[in-house]
Amino acid sequence: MAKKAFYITTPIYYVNDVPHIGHAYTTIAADVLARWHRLNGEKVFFLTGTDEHGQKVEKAASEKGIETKQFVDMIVPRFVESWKTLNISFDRFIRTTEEDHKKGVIELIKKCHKNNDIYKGFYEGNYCVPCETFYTEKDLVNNNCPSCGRETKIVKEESYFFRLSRYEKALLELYETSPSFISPDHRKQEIINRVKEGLKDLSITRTSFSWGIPFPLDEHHVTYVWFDALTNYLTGIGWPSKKFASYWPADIHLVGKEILWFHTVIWPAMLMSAGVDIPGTVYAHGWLTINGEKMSKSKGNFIPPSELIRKYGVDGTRYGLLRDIPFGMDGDFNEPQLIKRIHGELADSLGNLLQRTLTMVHKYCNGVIPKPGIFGDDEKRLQDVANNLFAHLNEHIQKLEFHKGLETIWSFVAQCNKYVNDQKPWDIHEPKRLNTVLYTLSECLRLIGHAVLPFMPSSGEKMLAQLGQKQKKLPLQFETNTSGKIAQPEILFSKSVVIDEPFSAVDLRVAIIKDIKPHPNADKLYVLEIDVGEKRTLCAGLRNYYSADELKGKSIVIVYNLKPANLRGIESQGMLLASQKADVVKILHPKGTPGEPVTISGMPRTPKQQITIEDFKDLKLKTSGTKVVYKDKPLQTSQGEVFSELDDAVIV
Ligand code: ME8
Repeated sequence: MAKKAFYITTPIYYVNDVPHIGHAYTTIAADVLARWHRLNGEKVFFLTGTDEHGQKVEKAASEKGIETKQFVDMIVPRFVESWKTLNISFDRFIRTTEEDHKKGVIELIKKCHKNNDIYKGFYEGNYCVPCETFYTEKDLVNNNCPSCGRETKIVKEESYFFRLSRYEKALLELYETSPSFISPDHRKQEIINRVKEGLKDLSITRTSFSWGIPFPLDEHHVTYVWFDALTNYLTGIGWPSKKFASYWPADIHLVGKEILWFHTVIWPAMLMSAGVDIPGTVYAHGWLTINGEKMSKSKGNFIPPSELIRKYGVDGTRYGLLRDIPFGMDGDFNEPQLIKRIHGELADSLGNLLQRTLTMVHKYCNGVIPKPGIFGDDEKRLQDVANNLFAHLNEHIQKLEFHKGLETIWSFVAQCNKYVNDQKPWDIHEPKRLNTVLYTLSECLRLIGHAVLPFMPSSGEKMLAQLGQKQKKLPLQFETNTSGKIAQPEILFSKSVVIDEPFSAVDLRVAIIKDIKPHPNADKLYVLEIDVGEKRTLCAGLRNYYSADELKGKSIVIVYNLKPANLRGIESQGMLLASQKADVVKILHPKGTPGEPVTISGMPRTPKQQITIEDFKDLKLKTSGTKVVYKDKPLQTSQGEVFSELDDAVIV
C-alpha cells in the first residue's frame, strides 16, 4: 500500500475577531513542519481553517449589529488573507459552516449514539462565555475562568451528554501505549493526573442559543461547539467518505496549551466511540505573551500579523516568531530582540554571506560557479558540518525545536562567514585555489538555501534562484560537481526593515450612510449611522454644507481604524473623509460595496489596529483634478478611482 500522506493540522480559529500573531505563531510552525516534510519528499496534507459556531461568535456578531452568517463571512477572509500573505502552504482551509462539515458532524454524533454513548440529562455548571467552556468549582481560579480570568456564570439547562466517563481506562491505556500522543513530555503528567481523578460525562448540546449545528437527535438543541470543531480534522479530509483513509490518522495536531485537554481527552474519546483511529501526536506549544500576559482577542492586547509584516517583511516575521522562544514554552514577545535578530542574523550574517559570494563569483569567475581544485583541511571541516546539517535539522524539527533548528543553520552560516574571512578570496592569486574557495562557498550556500526553505520559503527560493540552482529534495549533501550560472546579486534582507509608507498603516473603506440626525449637542455635527460591512456610528461636521436628505444613502470613504473619539457625548467610530477648498466642503464619491477597502495600486495594505488623527493628517491626502491622491497616486476601489468634485483641495 502507498505510504500515507503526512497529515498536519492547526486549531481552527474562532472568528469572533480578526487574527493576531498568536494564531500566526501556530500556523507558521505548522507550515514549517509541512514544508519540511515536503522537502523530505513526502506527500503532505496541511489543514487549517475557522471555527464559526457557538455563543462567542454569535455574541460578537450581535455586538456589531450584523447577522451572524454575514459577520463570519466578513471575518473569514481576514484569516485566509493573513495566511496567504504569510506564505502558509495549507492544502485546505475548512470552515465549520460548510455543508459537508455539518453532515460529517451529524454522522459522528450518530455513530457515538449507536455506540450508546449519548444520553439526555440536565447540565449545571460554571460557564465561561468567551471560552465556551463549562468549569467545575475546582477548576475556577479566584472564582473566575482559569483560562481567561473572567467571571463565569452558573448555567443550568437540558442537555445531551457524551459518556466520556466510559473512556477513562482506554485513555490511560492510550497514553501508556502511545507515549508521544501527548507532547511535549512536560505536559503529559498533568493530563494523566486529571484523567485519573475521574472523568465526568460531557454536555454536548445547548438550548440557550441557536448558532450551531442542529443536534440530529433533538431539533431543540444545537451541538456544543467543541464537538463540532474537533470533528473538522476528519471532515477536512473528506470523512465519512472513504477518501479520508489516505490521510488519517493525523500525524500531528498542533495546538496551544490551553486546548490540550480537548484534544487529548475529549477528541480521542469521541474517536474511540465512533470507531475511528487515534491521531499520532497532539503537540501543545506555549503562549506568546505581551508583558507576561497571554495575547488574546478577549483581552484586546493583540498585535495583528500585518503589523509585523509591515515592519519586518513576511520572512522576517516568520523567522522572528520562531527564532527565540522554545516552542513548547511560553515566551514574551520581545521586539527589540526581534530587530536584533533580523538585522544581525538575516541581513548581516546570511544576507552578507550570499552577497559577498555572488559578487566574487561574478567578479572572478564570470558569474559561473567554478570547478573546485583540491580541497584542503578547512574545506573538509566545512564539508563535514554541511553533510551533517540536515540530520541535525531533522532532529530538531522532529522535536519541534524550531529555535534550535534555526540556531543550527545560523551556526553553519557563521562558520561560512569565518571561512571567507580566513581565506580572503580577494587576496588569492592562484586561480585553482580561488575556484576551490568560491566553489565551497557556493555549494554551502546551496545547502543553506534549502535549509531555510521551510522557515523562510521566499528567501530560500530567492537564494537558490540567485545561485542558479534548482530546488531539490532531501537527502542533500555537499556535492563536488555542482554547476550553475548565477544571477546578479540582489539584497536578500534589507536592514531598513520598516517600510516607511504611512499610507499602508491606514484602513480606508467604503461605507453607505443609512441614517442621519443632527447631533444633539453640536451645531455643526451630524450623527451618521453607516453600513461599512458592519453598523457603525460616526460624527461628521457637514451641517453647514449638506442637508440630511442630501446625504442619506450616499457612499462615502471613512477612516476605519481611527481611534474612536467621544464627540460631545457620542462616540464616533471612525471619520468621514471630505475635500475642502476655501469654504467649500464636498464628500468623496467611491464606487464599491460597504466595507470594501480603498487602496492605492502597488502599495501594500497592512493597516494598524488603530491610528490617531495625527497619523492621518500626516498623510496629507489631497485632490488633483477629479482624483483623490496620496503622493500623486490615486485612491481606488475594486470599481475604479475615488471621485472628487473639487480640484486642488485638501482632504479633511
Ligand atoms: O481555541 N500564543 O480558537 P482560538 C500562542 N476554536 N498561540 C496562540 C495565542 C497566544 N497568545 N493565542 C492564540 C480555539 N493562539 C478553538 C479551537 S480546534 C478544534 C478549536 C493560537 O481562536 C493557539 O494555537 O481561541 C491556540 O490554541 C489557538 O490560537 C486558539 O485559537
